[in-house]
Amino acid sequence: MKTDPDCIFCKIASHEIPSTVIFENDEVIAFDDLSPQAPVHTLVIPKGHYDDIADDVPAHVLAAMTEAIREVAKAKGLAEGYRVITNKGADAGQTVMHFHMHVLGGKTLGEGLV
Ligand code: IU
Repeated sequence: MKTDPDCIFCKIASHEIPSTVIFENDEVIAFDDLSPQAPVHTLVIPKGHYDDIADDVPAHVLAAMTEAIREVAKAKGLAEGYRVITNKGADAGQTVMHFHMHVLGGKTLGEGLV
């Protein structure tokens, strides 16, 4: 598994930097965002380092992230729904260059996507 010693999310994935972990397995970890934009705002990341969704992420890693999203929804009681967002690159405002999916919920979210 490729990791980047200078990447803050790699350090969260290895527990070198502590986080509030919601779900974890060999491939992925889900932890609460430090700056939540909704009552529930959890990030799902692969433990391996990929810059973003376009960085040749293997299918089994994407599947593990999808499973982790379902586990976050269960753990956070998001039976009424939630939104999943990933930012890729400057136009989307990506600030951490380690692929991550935002899981947002816990309230009625705005109708717009942008
Ligand atoms: P973005 O999609 O790259 O814009 O999102 C990065 C997110 O990572 C953003 O919501 C930050 O609040 C969050 N985050 C974090 O939870 N913990 C950190 O140590 C850092 C960023 I740096």
